Amino acid sequence: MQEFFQDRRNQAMFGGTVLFMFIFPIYFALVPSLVGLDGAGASDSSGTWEVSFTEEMFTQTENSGELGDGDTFDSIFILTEEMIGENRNVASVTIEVSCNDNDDVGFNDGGSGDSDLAGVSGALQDQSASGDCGGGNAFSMTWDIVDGYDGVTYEGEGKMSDISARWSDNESARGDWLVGITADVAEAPFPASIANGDDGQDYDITWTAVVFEVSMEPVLNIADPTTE
Ligand SMILES: [Ca+2]
Ligand SMILES: [Ca+2]
Repeated sequence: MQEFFQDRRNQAMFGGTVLFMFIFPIYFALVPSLVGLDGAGASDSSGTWEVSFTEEMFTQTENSGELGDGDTFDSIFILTEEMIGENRNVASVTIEVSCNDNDDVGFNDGGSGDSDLAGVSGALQDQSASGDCGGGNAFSMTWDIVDGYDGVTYEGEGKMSDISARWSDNESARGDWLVGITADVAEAPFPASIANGDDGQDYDITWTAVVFEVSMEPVLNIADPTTE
């Protein structure tokens, strides 16, 4: 009988010990988050922030070489995760295509472009554009990856995580950006083309990606005692 009680007491003590082993860690893990002092709360404070942006621009320029009428040149711009970096986002990607038809008079060439974003992350829309070689850009295309991004410092209220999410590119825009450029070469009809001929056109291509990092500094709203 004595052994039985002894046994029960031991069992109860053991059970109680096990119970507290579980309850105490859970209790102490919960308390800080209940009073807002845990790590996640401290690094994700709510408040007023001065939100600013540090930008880096990546550019790539190339020339298509001489293209005949209807010929196509594929221009590829590769935007890698390594270029973007862990804490940065892609604001926009732009391609500008320019040409200057100085081969003949009165029969200006042109060009057109069609994107193929199959190799780019995210649900980005393909674009088409065209224009003529009158100097300046024949055409350009821009993809705004983060809507409303202008790089201008502002004051925002809320949680840091919400502000970061507002400026997130959601991991899109990574990969191989491809635009096929098709030459549209115009020349005088025969026999005027003998004296005023044009058998080709080249195109200057510039890709630009704007990458940025978001910074947040707390704004201290201290009442000015002199106004009271
Ligand atoms: Ca021409
Ligand atoms: Ca030409």
